[in-house]
Amino acid sequence: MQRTLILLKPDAVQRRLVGDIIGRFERKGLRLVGLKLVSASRELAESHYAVHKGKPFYESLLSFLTSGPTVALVWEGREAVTVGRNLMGVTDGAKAPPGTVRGDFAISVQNNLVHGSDSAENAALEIALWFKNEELVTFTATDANWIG
Ligand code: DAT
Ligand code: MG
Repeated sequence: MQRTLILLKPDAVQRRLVGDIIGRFERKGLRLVGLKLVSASRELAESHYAVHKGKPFYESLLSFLTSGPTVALVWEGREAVTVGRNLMGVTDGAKAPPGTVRGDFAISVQNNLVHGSDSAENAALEIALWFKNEELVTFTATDANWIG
């Protein structure tokens, strides 16, 4: 079963949108296998956004991600990466369609509330960055026959 890393970035926590956003992922049918509140260090932020190093927005992005608490989540389910990206909406909040997290709550490019892995390979790398193995809990969902 596929997994994805979803971050509720500091703007989501500061704007008290954590419950709403987690609820969307739950209701869609993904299973929660990891959850914690993290104050990301500069080092963690650099590793997480290594692919963007050198871009004009890189420093600002690091300041943003280290500016307050982030909720780190691991979700599991069929096509979890694609499902997560679809729930988030496109990067620019102004262009994300209504019904998505960014489309409903964001108008900025940088302050767009959520991060979601963009491939199964990157999900595995990102999950290892944010979670220790023993922090991930797998369980059999009792409603699996209805959801899957
Ligand atoms: P996404 O978060 O949709 O995967 P991304 O990986 O391209 O988007 O970029 C990571 C984050 O960097 C994104 O959530 C917001 C910020 N960002 C991307 N492009 C930007 C830009 N042109 N100006 C400012 N911030 C940007
Ligand atoms: Mg990305």
